[in-house]
Amino acid sequence: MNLHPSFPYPLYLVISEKDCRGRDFLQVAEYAIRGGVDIIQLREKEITTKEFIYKALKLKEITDKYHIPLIINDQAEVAEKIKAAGIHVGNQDVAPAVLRRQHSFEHKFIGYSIEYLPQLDDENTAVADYLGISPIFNTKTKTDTVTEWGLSGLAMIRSRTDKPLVAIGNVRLENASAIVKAGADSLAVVSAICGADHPEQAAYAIKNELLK
Ligand code: TPS
Repeated sequence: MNLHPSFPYPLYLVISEKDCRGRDFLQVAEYAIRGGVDIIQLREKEITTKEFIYKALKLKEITDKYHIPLIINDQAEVAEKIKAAGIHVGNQDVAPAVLRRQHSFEHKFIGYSIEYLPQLDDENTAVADYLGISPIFNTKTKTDTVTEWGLSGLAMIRSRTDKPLVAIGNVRLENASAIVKAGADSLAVVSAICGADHPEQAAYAIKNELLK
């Protein structure tokens, strides 16, 4: 695959403690980085802001050690507090256009999930640094989804924008190369790495497939 010049992170790990099968999520993250993950997003839904900040700071010690960007899901306050590399938001969250106007997000990555086609023409897409194709395939990890884009939906979005496209949703070793061929610049994974028996090997195998 060719790296996108403004988002050269082909393997994107989205991690939550609950998706790590009872293992220490920090250890899973470190193994995944050793396996070849290029960027990590921390996504925690049912915890307080204080707990989220605590977890994010712990994870940031690891991502800093390996010089990997850390993205925070949804919570701008957490992203600001821990000096994250960026934030990822969905259609229901704080809007990228609002974030971009805040001084603290001027130079941070802002990722935006594309769940409906009309979003492609909105001001949030215009200011986002990358777009999440969400979901590329239906997944048990997130069930409140709208459009299953599939390879054809991804290819259609590819034909309409030069922004970096991050495909997410049931991405695994078996479908990785087809998703790249359809136009993704990056593949985001939860269960194929966090749920694997050996997260390091799982990340390595997917990364290897991407670099072919
Ligand atoms: C970059 N999202 C869509 S599907 C999914 C998530 C968390 C679950 C995938 O799990 N785009 C980005 N970050 C996000 N958090 C989302 C979209 C939302 P699995 O790999 O286990 O199928």
